[in-house]
Amino acid sequence: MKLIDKDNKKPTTGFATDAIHWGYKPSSHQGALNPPVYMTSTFAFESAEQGASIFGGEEKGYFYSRISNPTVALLEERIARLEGAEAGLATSSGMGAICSVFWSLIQHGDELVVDQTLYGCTYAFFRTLVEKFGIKILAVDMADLKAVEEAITPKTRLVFFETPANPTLRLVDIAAVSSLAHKHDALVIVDNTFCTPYLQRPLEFGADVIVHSATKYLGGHGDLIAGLAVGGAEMIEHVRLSGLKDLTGAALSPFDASQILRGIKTLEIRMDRHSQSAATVARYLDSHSAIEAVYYPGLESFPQHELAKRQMSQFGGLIAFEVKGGIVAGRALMNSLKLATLAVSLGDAETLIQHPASMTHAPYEEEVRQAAGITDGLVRLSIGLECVDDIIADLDQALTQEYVELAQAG
Ligand code: 7XF
Repeated sequence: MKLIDKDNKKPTTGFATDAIHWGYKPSSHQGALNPPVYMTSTFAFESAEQGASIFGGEEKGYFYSRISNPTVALLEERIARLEGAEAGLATSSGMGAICSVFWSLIQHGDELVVDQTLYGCTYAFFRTLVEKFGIKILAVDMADLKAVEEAITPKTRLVFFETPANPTLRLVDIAAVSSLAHKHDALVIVDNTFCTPYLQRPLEFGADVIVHSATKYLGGHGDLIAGLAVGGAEMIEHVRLSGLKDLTGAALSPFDASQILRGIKTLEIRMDRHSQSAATVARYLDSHSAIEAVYYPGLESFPQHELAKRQMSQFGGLIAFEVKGGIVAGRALMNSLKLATLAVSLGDAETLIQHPASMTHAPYEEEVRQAAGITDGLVRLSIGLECVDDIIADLDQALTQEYVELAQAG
């Protein structure tokens, strides 16, 4: 995949090259190959006058690591490059990124249109906006463009969705929804956690802001919690100086920024492997008699497979599926796996399995959850980097003949 400079002035370099080098020159850092970690909370001023002018915004410079820090800034520059954005912002969690963006952009009296299928705590955030602050929010099935068109009005200020959606993997057509939103000057915010910019670049389809849980594939090793946001330089500066500085305070540690920079260096090869293995496991599950349905955008039977091919370069490492026999059979399966770890989160080297209805999506009210397609029997699998034959062998030892008969009996 080639990245193209918006102004076409600089030579273009490939994704993996930018993921490893962009924004950093060893010669500016005593030759250090790996970017140094600026473990500091504050920065010394040369004079009282300089301190005042940095605080006043007349002079550029670091002054306090809640607002900016050189190690964190490198990560911000790199993710902006990879997403094709003007600027980036790092936060201490994915929820920190979502809250910093929304608290910065919403105004009293605004209306929001959001997808009905979202990560559980994102759903809970929007519900809190409605219940405590009287923000009007319409939640619609964003796979239904007619519903989106009806929901977006001149009063709509922000439109938000995940694609693929957590946990059902249902897709949203980024270009189509962005054009409907822009007719009414609404901003489109996309959660790109499941894809990362290596598989999908929402700004190229018309989105305005992207948020990430960097806890997942970007960090990639299950050892940190972090978030990122990218978009136009002016907007990101506003999110930094309002949302991050004053409203959430969700600043990322320089050490964790360094770990994410390390993770991003191998993003391309990891996402290739996650995608290849997930496609193999999805086909295995799809052909198994104990499995009722498999949701994976790369399967030809996936209802939005054509859309998946248009906006994703590969189909990612997540699979959702329903076992015959509902949640009882699903729990039996999860409890009998030996290699896959029963845990929430995703995008790690380890294969993880979890039950959305009782775990990641527990904040949903039951009827709302069912309407969003998050059934009691849905299981989510995050395919790791182990040998795919071992992942399949693990599923196979759990889905025994005995299990199949039990599942079929209900
Ligand atoms: O604050 P976090 O770094 O955990 O990120 C929140 C978040 C934001 N967007 C999406 C699409 C997410 O999936 C998440 C976190 N999801 C984890 C999961 O679904 O397993 C959280 C475990 S409870």
